[in-house]
Amino acid sequence: ATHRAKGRDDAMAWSREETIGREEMQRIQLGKWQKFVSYVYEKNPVYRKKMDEAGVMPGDIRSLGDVSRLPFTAKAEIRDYYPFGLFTAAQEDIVEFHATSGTTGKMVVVGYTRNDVELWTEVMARACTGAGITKNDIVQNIYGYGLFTGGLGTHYGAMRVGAAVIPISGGNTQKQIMLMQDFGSTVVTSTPSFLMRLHEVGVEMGVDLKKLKLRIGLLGAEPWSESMRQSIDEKFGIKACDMYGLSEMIGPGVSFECHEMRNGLHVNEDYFYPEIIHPDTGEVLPYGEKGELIITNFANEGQPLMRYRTRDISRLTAEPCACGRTLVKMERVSGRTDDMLIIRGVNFFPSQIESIIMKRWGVSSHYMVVVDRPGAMDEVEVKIEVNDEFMKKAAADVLAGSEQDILGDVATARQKRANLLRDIKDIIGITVKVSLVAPGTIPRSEGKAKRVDDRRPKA
Ligand code: DLL
Repeated sequence: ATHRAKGRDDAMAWSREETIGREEMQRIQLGKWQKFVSYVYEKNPVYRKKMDEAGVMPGDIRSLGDVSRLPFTAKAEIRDYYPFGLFTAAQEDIVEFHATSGTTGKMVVVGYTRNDVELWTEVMARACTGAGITKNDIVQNIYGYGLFTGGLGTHYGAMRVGAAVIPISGGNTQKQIMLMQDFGSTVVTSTPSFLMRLHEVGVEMGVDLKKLKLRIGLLGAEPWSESMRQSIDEKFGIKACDMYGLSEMIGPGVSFECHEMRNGLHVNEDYFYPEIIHPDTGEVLPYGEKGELIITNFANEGQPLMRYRTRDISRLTAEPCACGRTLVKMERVSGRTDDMLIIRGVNFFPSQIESIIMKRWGVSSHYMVVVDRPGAMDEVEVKIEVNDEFMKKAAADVLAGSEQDILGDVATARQKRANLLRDIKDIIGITVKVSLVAPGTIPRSEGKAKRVDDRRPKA
């Protein structure tokens, strides 16, 4: 194990940069900004064009104040240049790919160089240390391995701090409980909602999770509330810390909570430069104000993104933290500026469901995605109105006394519903309930159509 020997000053943190003064941090950031703008301007025609249009040359960034002159990058642009159009490193230097589903079913792809993987490992080692994980821990890594960044990112960081990682990945509910018992896992890394589900399974199996060796949770990938934290702490007998990140920036590890305070997430701002803007005007807002989080991963080589619009809502504070870290903190993400949904850790847009309905059902006008949390887990019901024609035909069948025809119509509709369900599972990756409802029963809205009815308790 390579767990670092710690000096007195930064005994609680993994790296020196986590506890340096503001001036030194800003010097590091300015240096990285300058290197970054020259790098992307030189390496990628898309950025050259964007900067030329904004009238900013690489040499124009002389202070951190100049950063606001640079153009934003949106998720749609990554999609437009799918798959590798925004890469700045040569293909031969890419050593790993990850991806997340995008607005139209096209994925948002990320490519990592060896240095990017090292950077990722470093920030994840900080997050693990922040949560209190050490080389003595056994980490049950429940985040999905695969294209999703949660599994491997957490794996790299936990290994770096010297912990022993169990790469169990998601699912496998009974086996998860068995491993907790038999291997004596001390840490769980998971989406909070899946942990709640595991608790139910534990109860069914008659296992008191509080009595196991678990002591830490490193949870994230979806919004969760303070009350959910309390509940998880209590149910598992652990201290659960929040961790934030997104594939476009690196994956998990953009920011993390310290176990000492657990009141906001320290941003690894020497790798991920945070800003808060007004989502409509793009104006940069001062610390303390709530708005859309913008991040620039200015040290990445594979696909650094300039002033990336995360669509996540948060606020920043530079107030000193009792843990000793000087990294600015972001408030837990309270929502999004777009309609992206996160269900059991899977991200998707209602428009993706719409295009599947369109393809499988023929119409897409009247549907509603109902999201609820009746128990521990989020559940999704897609309600679709059958059209008038269907009803008229059924009524005609009834009047004509031709029951066989009605049953035929119903069977066809059921088959279509089954196809729809399977496509949603295949394309988006979640199991939903599909209900057919009578024409006119889904509420019509005046202005913008309301496609999502999110009934989950607010974070
Ligand atoms: O969810 C990376 C990750 C993995 C983070 C494991 C933490 C733990 P994506 O799949 O690209 O990446 O989803 C990113 O998920 O823009 C937020 O909307 C949301 N999100 C991630 N972490 C949190 C969190 C990973 N702690 C999107 N709280 C982001 C609230 C979160 N929302």
